[in-house]
Amino acid sequence: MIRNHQGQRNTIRFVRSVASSVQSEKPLKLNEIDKKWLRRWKALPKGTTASVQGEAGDKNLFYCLSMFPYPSGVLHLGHQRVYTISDVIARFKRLKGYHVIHPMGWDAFGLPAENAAVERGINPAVWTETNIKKMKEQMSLMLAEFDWDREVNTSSPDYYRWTQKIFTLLFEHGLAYRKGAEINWDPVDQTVLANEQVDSEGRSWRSGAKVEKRTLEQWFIGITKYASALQGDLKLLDQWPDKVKAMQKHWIGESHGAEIEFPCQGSSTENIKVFTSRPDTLFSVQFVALALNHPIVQECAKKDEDLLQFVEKEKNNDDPASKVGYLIKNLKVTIPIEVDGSVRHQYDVPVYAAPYVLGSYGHGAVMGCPAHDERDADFWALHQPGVPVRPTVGHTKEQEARESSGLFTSKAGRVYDSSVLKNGVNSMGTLTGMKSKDAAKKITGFLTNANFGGKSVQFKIRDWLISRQRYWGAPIPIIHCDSCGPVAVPDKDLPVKLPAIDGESFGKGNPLDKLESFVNTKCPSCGNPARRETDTMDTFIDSSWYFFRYLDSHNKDAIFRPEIATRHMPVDLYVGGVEHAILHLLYSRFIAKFLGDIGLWDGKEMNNEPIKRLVTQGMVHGKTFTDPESGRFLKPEEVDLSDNSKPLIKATGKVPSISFEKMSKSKYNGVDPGKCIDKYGADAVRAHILFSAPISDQLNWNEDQLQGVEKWLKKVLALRQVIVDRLSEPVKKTSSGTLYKNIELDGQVHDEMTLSEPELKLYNDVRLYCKKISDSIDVELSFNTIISDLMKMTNTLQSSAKIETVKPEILLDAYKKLLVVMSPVTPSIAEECWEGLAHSMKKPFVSIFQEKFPQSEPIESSSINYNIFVNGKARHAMQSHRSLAAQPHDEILKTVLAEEPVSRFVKDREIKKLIVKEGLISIITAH
Ligand code: ANZ
Ligand code: ZN
Repeated sequence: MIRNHQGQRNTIRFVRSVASSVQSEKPLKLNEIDKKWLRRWKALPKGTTASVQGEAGDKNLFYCLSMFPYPSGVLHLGHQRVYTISDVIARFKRLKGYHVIHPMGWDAFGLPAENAAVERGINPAVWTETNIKKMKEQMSLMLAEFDWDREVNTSSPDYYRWTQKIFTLLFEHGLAYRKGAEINWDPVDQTVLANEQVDSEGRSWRSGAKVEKRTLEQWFIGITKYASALQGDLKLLDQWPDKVKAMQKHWIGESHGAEIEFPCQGSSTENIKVFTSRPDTLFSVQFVALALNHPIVQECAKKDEDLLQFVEKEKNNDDPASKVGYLIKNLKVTIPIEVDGSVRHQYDVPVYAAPYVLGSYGHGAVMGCPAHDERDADFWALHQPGVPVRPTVGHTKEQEARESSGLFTSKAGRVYDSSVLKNGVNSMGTLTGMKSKDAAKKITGFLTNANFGGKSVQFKIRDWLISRQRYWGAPIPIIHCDSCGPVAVPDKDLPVKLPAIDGESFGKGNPLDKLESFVNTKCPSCGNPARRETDTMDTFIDSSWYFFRYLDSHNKDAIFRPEIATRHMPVDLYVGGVEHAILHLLYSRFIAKFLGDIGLWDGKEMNNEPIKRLVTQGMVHGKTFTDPESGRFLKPEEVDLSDNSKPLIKATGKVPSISFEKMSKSKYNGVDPGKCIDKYGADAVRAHILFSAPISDQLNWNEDQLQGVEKWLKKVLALRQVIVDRLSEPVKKTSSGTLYKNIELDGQVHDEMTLSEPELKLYNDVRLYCKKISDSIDVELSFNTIISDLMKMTNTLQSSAKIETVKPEILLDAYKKLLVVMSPVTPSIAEECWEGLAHSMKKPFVSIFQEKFPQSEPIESSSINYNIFVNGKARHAMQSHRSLAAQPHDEILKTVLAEEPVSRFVKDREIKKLIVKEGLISIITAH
């Protein structure tokens, strides 16, 4: 009896109408097959190729996201790599019955479009549109299949309207504010420059003028309010690479310690507050250092001309290792407490202004402990030469603490007095002998009780400066009113559209500034004349929420429907470049959390984290030829590649040096994926990209190795005819075999079937490969091994097809499974063979993407192989029932000795010992 194997076969079928006659006589070349299928798939009804399989129930949803590109107009191999990975995963998940979302869009605002406008007088919007068209075409050539009906373009008003809405929401919640901040000012062009427009010598890219720092009022987003959540929730991201989490952690920079107030003498300020991560070193403090913009420095500079000059000279010194400093006259502070916690009144600690203290961290003030901190030690050595440092902490072993001299910076130390540490403090009271950690706690407690500070947590992360003095970005939706201050543009007036601007207006700063019709407006609150904000937003804002918009990209009334976002978020898998490991992902996490907090979606399960699993792919490097004598990079036409394995420099006949380096024009090592696809076909390029390196590793693009992939694909193509021939041969008598139950062949389950050894092996191998490949894609993301397993699977099938007694239906089943399993990687070749099969078998063609990924299990065979050892030497191998090993020893011996090679070696000697394991029997005899 034959019955349908549950779930194996999809019921949506359609009969191909156009193409059955097109089956060509001559087999197509690899690079023609993808072109053919590109055409054919386009002509097929929607949903019949990479169909949305299965209903979008709540359990079988999969959101597969890849980082959307900047529309530069060219798709490079890096893009090819990310999009191949996400495409393979999306196609695979569909075959597994998931409802997959695999969208694509454009991160379209930014400087290059504006530069193109400056250089070529092209409108940035037009330039962007043209590039998008080009890149879409290139994506289709690589057979990447995206949900184009979800497409977003961040520079389109339909999109930035909602980016602006997010800004006004942040503003309403007190998370967007204005404050003075430094910008790069080009004094010749009279314009603000982006950091990328300032070269390494600090000159403008256009005018060449030395760039100046100026302070401008700018918009900030209060991401620091989320610092603690962003740090704490990293632990929920168990499917993110550790390296990315470490980078985020470092960027957020959570630091635990204490804030301590040092009472002052000689300033109108009562106390100087510092942050320290080492309160245990309080009694080692020998100076206090202040950032140059510290209020006390500013105040003292008014009365001290020398200090004023020092500040002027050093204010742009951002060298963290700088040791320069200025001893502030007539100002002293005191360590606030004695070692017993009582208040101390000895104003004996000098105060310096020093540029190594960051104005933006902690309280812009440092308690200087030259005995325990390297920078403080260097500073002290320069400013108080010969004055000994005062240690209070040393090695946990007293003897070692006593003997060591010099800096002790470890956090794992112990407190000692001067009886152990030379030049230390005479008595450390009850702190003596305490471990650093405990002493820190105790001292912090003292400080709290005496009202001089207490426990504190600081973050390195700063608020997010989003103002750009640029045209090509989303206008910040704010109106400045003299009486109301900054007012958010009301929803009904969104989007604030970018006005069209003619070519000549570009080039000098932000053309919006000069556009009266844009700037002059009315205050939405009081109706008086007011000015529109002309800054546009950092493009990181655009990309911090695009994955929400994909889910509801046509919504005209809302940013997205909360229920839809809640249903599909978080993203199941995000693929992209490690260069976005810090900022883009941090901003995305922040905005997702904010949107969750104000009720726009509910991601409670993961504290509103937007991304469940993250994969970062490595760089693609190009083959680079250099002249070993001059070190000069060689152009491809300078190298004789007629023998690929032995390249020669044409001019000299010498062997060039070969390396793999980041692709760049100056190294002539760039590779155009379009040309590769043209030459080898999209499938071969896709497979080669995956095969060449594990996804997180650097990929050295080496076309020589493509031949292996080509050979494999040709083998798969040729196998079709072999299988078809076998199917049409008259039925042969099969050799004897074993009867097995529940044999699944081509989706149908046979209650019983006799299988010979080679049939069983093929049947099982195919299923094991299917399982292994499935795990490689789904669990391990080990794409390079998928290709090698597909190759092995092909070889297994090829050799089985040569064995005449193997039943053709078992070969057919194996071949069909191979095609389905490889189809996510090499869609056009799988489809080509699939169609060819249907055609030869006179069956209607149904796209392979209507299939399900093979799931049936291998047969647990009852007989297994036993290796027989006699006196330690392998003498024989035999098939026997798995349960043999469980039999009594004399039974086992009876079976084993019945085999001639065994009895030959045992002879009639006495059996001393018998060792039995599954698959192994070892006999030890007397001599
Ligand atoms: C005394 C001390 C003793 C410190 C010692 C360190 C070691 P993390 O851990 O990275 O948070 N610091 C505080 N504010 C600063 C600022 N605005 N600019 C530069 N440095 C500043 O760093 C905290 C430590 O950095 C603080 O702990 C302080 O030096 C310094 F053996 O205080 B410490
Ligand atoms: Zn007003």
